Amino acid sequence: MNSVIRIALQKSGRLSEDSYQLFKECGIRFDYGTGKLKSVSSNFPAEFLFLRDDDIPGYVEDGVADLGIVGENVAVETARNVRTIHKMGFSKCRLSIAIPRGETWSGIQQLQHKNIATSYPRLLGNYLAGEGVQANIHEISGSVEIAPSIGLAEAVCDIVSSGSTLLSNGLKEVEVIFRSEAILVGAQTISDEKQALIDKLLFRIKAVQAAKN
Ligand code: PRT
Ligand code: ZN
Repeated sequence: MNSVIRIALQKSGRLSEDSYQLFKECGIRFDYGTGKLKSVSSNFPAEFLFLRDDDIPGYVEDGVADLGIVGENVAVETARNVRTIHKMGFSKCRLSIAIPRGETWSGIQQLQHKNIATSYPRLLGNYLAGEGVQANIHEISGSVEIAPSIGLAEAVCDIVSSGSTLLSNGLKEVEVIFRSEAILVGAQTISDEKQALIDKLLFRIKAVQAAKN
């Protein structure tokens, strides 16, 4: 039987360009863009699915995809049963707590019984539990940084990279709770034939990464 590995990539977003570029540098050709949701490589036994990043861990857990590239923050937050195969070294960012710029920060205990807005309730909840802080976590799916200025929360917990979004919303970063980068995830069980293809792919990825360092 001729196996083909299915790889889930983010359709369009902060992971996409680097993911597409990586496969190109690995010499694996496939078409993307133009609204395509699926593409078969012309020179490697791989099929690519283009999805929203949040859906990737679930597709991999269910075995619909054999591999996926996703932010570690999303992989942990979705808590799907997938294994981390490799760190990709791009889309680096951090998940941080931020408060209004004019306020003083005396430490995480300051958030005891306060309201915190986030799209990452699990990661935040685990962190606060570890610190012994009980807070009200308000889960919102986007524009988290606006929450303090509209009176929804005293603090936010969101992804930061350059820090300019926090700055332009009058917030300051006070505590990093998680550091993230893109990771290659895979299903917990895989056939020997597919594992051989994954090993071949991984060999090329490592060679591309080594050439850059
Ligand atoms: O449509 P889809 O659901 O697929 O995409 P998405 O909008 O949910 O995700 P996307 O493309 O924004 O991010 C994908 C992944 O990239 C994230 O899960 C992170 O792992 C990683 N990443 C790296 C980032 C950032 N940098 C980043 N800066 N994800 C989000 N941001 C946002 C952040 O939420 C905030 O609004 O950018 C803003 C902060 O950026 P700075 O530079 O102003 O600090
Ligand atoms: Zn998303």
